[in-house]
Amino acid sequence: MSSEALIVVDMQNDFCDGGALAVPGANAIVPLVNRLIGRFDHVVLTQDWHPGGHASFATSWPDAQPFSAASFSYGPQTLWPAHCVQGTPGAEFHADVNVIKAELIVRKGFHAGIDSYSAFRENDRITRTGLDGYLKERGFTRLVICGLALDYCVAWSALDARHAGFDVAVAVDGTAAIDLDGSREKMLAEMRQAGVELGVAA
Ligand code: VGL
Ligand code: ZN
Repeated sequence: MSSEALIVVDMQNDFCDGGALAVPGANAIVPLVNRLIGRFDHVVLTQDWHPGGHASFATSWPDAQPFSAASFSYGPQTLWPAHCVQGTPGAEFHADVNVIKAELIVRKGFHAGIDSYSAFRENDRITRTGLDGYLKERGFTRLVICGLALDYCVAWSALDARHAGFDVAVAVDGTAAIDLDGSREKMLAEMRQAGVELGVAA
């Protein structure tokens, strides 16, 4: 059995061109993500999956601007445009991403008051998604991560995966970043420091 799994993060319509929270360059990575999927025996997808009126949406607060910072019970939280609402087209996977062989889809961000960038732990840093247990029960020891967005859901997932004891590589060319206030460089540095391999897929 191969001990390696590919984690494809949030390749959803709302993060792609024309979406509610479009990540610059998102559509361009689709062929690379598909190439990675083709190369791995085991693929896990994550899907951002918010209830309408989620606390991380700027629209859920009076006078709040998208991309502004808010103070939540668990700490600072960026407020986003409403995105990836459960059951809407924006929450579906991009039609060109080859999702057929995925063995698991982890949904995250479904607690109305807690955002979840990481595929492992929600933004309160306490609530678990169950992915750590799933991967360990299946015997995976090394994870390769690609998808959206490099500086949020990919980076937080990679850091938590390192914390959970996995060998982790991010295929940087199979990602695209939101880059809010230098978040791309900041999260690349944090990942490097945490021992995340920053590689290329191509
Ligand atoms: C993401 C912001 C809000 C991501 C998800 O997938 O990186 N970013 N929700
Ligand atoms: Zn989200």
